[in-house]
Amino acid sequence: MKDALESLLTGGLTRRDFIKSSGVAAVGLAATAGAVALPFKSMAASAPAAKDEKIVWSACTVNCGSRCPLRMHVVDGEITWVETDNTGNDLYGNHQVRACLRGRSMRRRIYNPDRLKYPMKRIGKRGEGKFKRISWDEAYDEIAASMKRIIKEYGNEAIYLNYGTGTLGGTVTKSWPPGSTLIARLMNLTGGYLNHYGDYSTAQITVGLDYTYGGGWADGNSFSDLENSKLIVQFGNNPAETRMSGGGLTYYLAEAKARSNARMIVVDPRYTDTAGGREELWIPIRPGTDTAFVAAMAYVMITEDLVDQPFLDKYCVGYDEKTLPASAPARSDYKSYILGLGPDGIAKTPEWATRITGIPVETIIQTAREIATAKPCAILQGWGLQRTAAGEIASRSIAMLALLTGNVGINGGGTGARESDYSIPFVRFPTLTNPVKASIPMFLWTDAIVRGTEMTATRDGIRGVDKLKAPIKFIWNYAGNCLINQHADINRTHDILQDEKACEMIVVIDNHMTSSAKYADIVLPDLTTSEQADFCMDAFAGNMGYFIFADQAIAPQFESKGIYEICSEIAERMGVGEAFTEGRDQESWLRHLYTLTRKQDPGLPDFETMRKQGIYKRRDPDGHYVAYKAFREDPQGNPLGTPSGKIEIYSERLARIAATWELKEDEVIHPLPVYVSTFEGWDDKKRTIYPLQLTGFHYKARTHSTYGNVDILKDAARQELWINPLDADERGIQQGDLIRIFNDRGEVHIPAKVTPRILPGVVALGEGGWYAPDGSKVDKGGCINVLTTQRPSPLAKGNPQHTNLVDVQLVKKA
Ligand SMILES: Nc1nc2c(c(=O)[nH]1)N[C@H]1C(S)=C(S)[C@@H](COP(=O)(O)OP(=O)(O)OC[C@H]3O[C@@H](n4cnc5c(=O)[nH]c(N)nc54)[C@H](O)[C@@H]3O)O[C@H]1N2
Ligand SMILES: Nc1nc2c(c(=O)[nH]1)N[C@H]1C(S)=C(S)[C@@H](COP(=O)(O)OP(=O)(O)OC[C@H]3O[C@@H](n4cnc5c(=O)[nH]c(N)nc54)[C@H](O)[C@@H]3O)O[C@H]1N2
Ligand code: SF4
Ligand SMILES: [Mo]
Repeated sequence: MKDALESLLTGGLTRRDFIKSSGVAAVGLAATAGAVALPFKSMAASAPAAKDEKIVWSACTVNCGSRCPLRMHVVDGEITWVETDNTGNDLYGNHQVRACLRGRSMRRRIYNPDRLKYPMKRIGKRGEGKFKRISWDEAYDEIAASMKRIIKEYGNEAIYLNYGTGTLGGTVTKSWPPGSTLIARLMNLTGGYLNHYGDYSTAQITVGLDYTYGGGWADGNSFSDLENSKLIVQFGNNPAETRMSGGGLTYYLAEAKARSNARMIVVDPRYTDTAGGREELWIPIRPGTDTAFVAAMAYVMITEDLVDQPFLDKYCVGYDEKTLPASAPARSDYKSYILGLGPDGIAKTPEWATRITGIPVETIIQTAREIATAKPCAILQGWGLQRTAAGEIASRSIAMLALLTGNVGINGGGTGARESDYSIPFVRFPTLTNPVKASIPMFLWTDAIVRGTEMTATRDGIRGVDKLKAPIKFIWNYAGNCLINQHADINRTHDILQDEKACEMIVVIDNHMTSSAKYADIVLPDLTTSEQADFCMDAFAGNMGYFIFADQAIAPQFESKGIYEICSEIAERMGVGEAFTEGRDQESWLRHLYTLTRKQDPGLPDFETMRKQGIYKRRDPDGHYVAYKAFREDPQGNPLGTPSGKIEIYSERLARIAATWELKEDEVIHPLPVYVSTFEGWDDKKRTIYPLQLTGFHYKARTHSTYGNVDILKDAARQELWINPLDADERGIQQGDLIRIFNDRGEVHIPAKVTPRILPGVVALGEGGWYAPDGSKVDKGGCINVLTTQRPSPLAKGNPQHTNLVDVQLVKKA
């Protein structure tokens, strides 16, 4: 705590700056110390505007799962300080949505030295960062000419909209999903683009839990409903870092838990900030082994007669032989698998699981009994354990606990999926329909550059067509850093992007010179949220929905222009200008979309009132969201979206895929959520060379890479490798020492955080550190993707970015 305070004081801040940010600093310090007290309620009341000052509502629209209003204090056209929601009675459920330390440091992002100022064209090699300034007209002309040529030569399938979530919370500025952006609208008017499915966030769980619950996306109950729970079990879920705003979920967790007095168990290889003193029990687990832990708890529940048999009989397929589908072989039910009566003949006893998970036998037995007897019990998973090599199966296995105990569809219970939230329906910018049907798994976009036409449905998960007609030749990269920083195996990606004959054109639209921007052929400086008007939403906020009107606070900086103008100008050059704009400018679109929204929801304030009041909130009229409530009440009348209409513990669809897809020898797709050992897991032979499991996490210092270039945030929450004292001692490493983390994909040098908050044998690194190669392929920025693998998971073909093996050595004593 002292360090952070010192760094604030010595970080070159003026006294005025410090006073302005001191409330903020308190938030950051609490978080840094892992202390945990909820910061949101301790903020000083907002200051009145000075005479020459205007206050403008704006917002933070980054992808942290929250969404916060910012009140910009503007003097002489400059934002001088930033505060947040100060409205209403601030009672829980109608509370103020208070920005975290990141949003409050927005000024340092707007006026950052990395800010892109002019359109530029690359003159060095991709990645070198050598550019020359060009005019907007030159940039538009070159982009349009390149698009026309590539569409003519390769077809529209060769154009790709790369994943980018930097401003996903906007309406006009919305950057994610790519199909909902203005770039998609532009492309759909000019013949379309190659689709992708899945995303870096939830590729494995989206696919995995769909086989269990059907309907595309599996819901959980809202966090507000935890006030009805007796026990809360969080698998790889860390809202204290991943849902940080005052509207966000840490506040709900703390308030609801206080109301229900529920116990909380946190299962995570790290002692997280979510645990942080709030938990009754932390169960550290080896990454990638949750399925084995669940199987052994199932063993205890079955052998001690603790399962909810009537629930399993009535609502589920394949728990035991009674409800197995006709196509399934004998003994292929879950109960047989657990008791060792299935093909592998292994009983999934606590003794069996302790060797795999590292969790003591007694803990497995006690936890199983507690989960089975606390009614109702909320079983939740974050997305950490599914961002792994067998994440599809792992995500399905967590749901097993909710099923065995009959907690689905009731207040205080849960489904084993992540929490859900209420949001106010809002009419979005129409992005039209993509004429191209081909779709790739998002994680395989680099493969689609180098071997696009060889990719198939049953080997690479291509959808919509059997094979691609063309490789990717043109990439739009809007508000994303996934060209490099956020995508796996950076050294491989670098090599692929080096070849200008492979992908021929890369256009990056960003606010900052990021590592991805350095790979652009043309880079365009976008407006920040503070330099334009937009409606902002898409927050996870329990049972309180809200949206924000973010107004223009300051004039565009340098020569930057907004995405609406950029796309309109290119549309004009592609001959679809009028179709793109429909004769409207940005503000006319906002008014138009809001008029449509109010038509379906007449209770909303009018446009001018919204502009003045900034934020609008509404409590979920249904109280708490309870997932699959209707199905629970009447399973015949309200069947699920699975083929059987029931919850599928045994999935015939998966059995078919397992029999027909081309898989590698060590890849498993299975109709049941069975434990499988994976590449780069705890028992991989490679551990003799790279003995440590490296897992990643989403870090409070940044939102992915965004805010990663803000000085005070870097000081308050440093980029360090978490390593257990046992592993550190063995290597002569102490707190703060500079270390090298390496495997055969790359090498990173950063300081060590030596802490018992991580399991021995496991190290952890926050994702999103700014990639900073030193010229000899060593990264000094702490970017985990230098070390992650491009090998996809078997079923979703998703990103297993938390599954890696590495070793660590001392470079220099602190
Ligand atoms: N190893 C590892 N890698 C991961 C993950 C992991 O857990 N481990 N997580 C993955 C996940 S879940 C995700 S969602 C992705 C996120 O990856 P990205 O979507 O790439 O997220 P950011 O790194 O925040 O990059 C957002 C970019 O948008 C820019 N930006 C911000 N605001 C604006 C704006 O108003 N206009 C424009 N034009 N640009 C703007 C920022 O400067 C930044 O360059 O990362 C993935 N990568
Ligand atoms: N501050 C901040 N907030 C964010 C983001 C951010 O970058 N910064 N990113 C946002 C985005 S886009 C997303 S998708 C979400 C991501 O949300 P999550 O995917 O849930 O976040 P992670 O931190 O990757 O993982 C959650 C926890 O899982 C643990 N974990 C890892 N492997 C395993 C395992 O095998 N088993 C178990 N039991 N636990 C494991 C990690 O240690 C971590 O504490 O966060 C969002 N919120
Ligand atoms: S980073 Fe997230 S929690 Fe923080 S201010 Fe922005 S939207 Fe809110
Ligand atoms: Mo994400």
